[in-house]
Amino acid sequence: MSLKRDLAVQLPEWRDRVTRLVKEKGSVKIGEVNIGQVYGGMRDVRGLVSDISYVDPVEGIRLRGFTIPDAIKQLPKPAGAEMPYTGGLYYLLLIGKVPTREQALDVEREWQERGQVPGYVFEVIKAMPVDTHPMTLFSQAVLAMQRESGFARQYHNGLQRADYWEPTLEDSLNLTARLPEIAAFIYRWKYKHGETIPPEPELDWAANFAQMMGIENPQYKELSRLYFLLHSDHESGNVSAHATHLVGSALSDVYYATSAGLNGLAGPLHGLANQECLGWLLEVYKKYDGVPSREELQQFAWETLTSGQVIPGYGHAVLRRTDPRYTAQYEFGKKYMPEDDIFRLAKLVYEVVPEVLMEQGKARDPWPNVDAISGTLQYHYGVKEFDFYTVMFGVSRLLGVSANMVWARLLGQPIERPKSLTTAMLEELAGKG
Ligand code: NMX
Ligand code: MLT
Repeated sequence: MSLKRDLAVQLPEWRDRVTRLVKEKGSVKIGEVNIGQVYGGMRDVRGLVSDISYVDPVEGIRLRGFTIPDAIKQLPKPAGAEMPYTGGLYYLLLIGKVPTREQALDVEREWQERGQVPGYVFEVIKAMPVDTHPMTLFSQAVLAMQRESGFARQYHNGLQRADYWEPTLEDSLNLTARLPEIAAFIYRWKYKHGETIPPEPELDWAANFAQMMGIENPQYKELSRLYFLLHSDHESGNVSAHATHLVGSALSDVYYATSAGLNGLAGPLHGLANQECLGWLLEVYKKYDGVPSREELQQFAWETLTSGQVIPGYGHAVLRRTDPRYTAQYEFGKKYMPEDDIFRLAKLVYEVVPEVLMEQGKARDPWPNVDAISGTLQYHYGVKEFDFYTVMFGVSRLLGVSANMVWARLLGQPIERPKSLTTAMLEELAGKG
């Protein structure tokens, strides 16, 4: 497997680099923490490391140093496609280099060989009441497969710390290989009377998701490739990535850790915002019986704010400009569905909501994030059951967080355990300050 070989080659140099940095420069200060940050969700506290992606507040995400347009341009693509193989993206995340076509196809092949979902996973899903939220079903399905973890098995048989990364990579490949079928199964079971559609061996991982969802328009295959690239990683401090890393740091395996990450993604301030966002757009559309005027939309946005709710899809903990992941999806919409009413509405929201948020003066970032438009594109192709949208985010996010977990094991990262203080201690420290 080229992934394992290409990781093993980098291993000695990386271990040496990090060991030296910590040994020789471990006491160098890189920031300070104030009381506002301790009570304020640790915003801007520099306490994590990832070489897989970095979010600049103005420029947005870079995946292994590549901006979104660059990554789309450079990664290998199926014949005739504009969007790249997800297998190539996974190679980039794990290895840090743009793969050749052969290397991208090698990951796609690995996924195909490992893609068979154990029957009991479907039974677990089917045992749940059909009104269970799809994210609960998805997280349960991932957790149910924990019994398959090679890492957990080998750890109990005395696996050495230097070798933790190998079964973590195996677990990650097995898990990610199965995600499209599990997600599509949840969709078909919950909304399409259980009429499932089998995968097609000649299709790539992302296109097969589109196939198993039952969406026939070929543009949906392209959208799936784009979607899985955009949502894969967003450095390490976001809730899903951090939760995965935290749980994984206890040497819980990939299944335990990523299921925890998914549970964090299911929160409305994180991944669930994509479902909330489409719900908000449809509420506007229904109230005004179509795309409203600018003034009507302004009024609706103010009503949302004065009722104490957030406007979903807008704002960000790190970003201070329009999210480039929003822009990539907006461009897709402009190309393939410029006349779609919900797309036109999402566009109008982009023109109106930042001004409203700026006038209110609370949100530090009034601009759209990745969730502001993703549901609009899904809705256009007929995926109208918007409580499913976060599952797709989860399929993609597990690519990033599993790649980070492999690297955490490669570099022997320890259990995460920050220190907490009492409020009285903070008050005392403040008195001295
Ligand atoms: N609508 C209304 N109020 C907002 C919004 C918004 N879209 N964004 C921020 N605020 C408020 C925020 O609630 C806070 O209010 P208060 O002081 O009363 O607690 C204030 O503005 C300052 O918050 P910020 O420092 O700008 O944002 P923070 O870093 O705390 O939170 C988010 C970031 C993303 C949680 C926040 O912007 C938000 O709730 N956005 C809407 C939900 C959303 O789109 N989440 C998806 C994020 C991306 N993702 O996929 O995870
Ligand atoms: C993400 O993709 O995880 C979100 O944009 C949230 C974040 O980065 O905090």
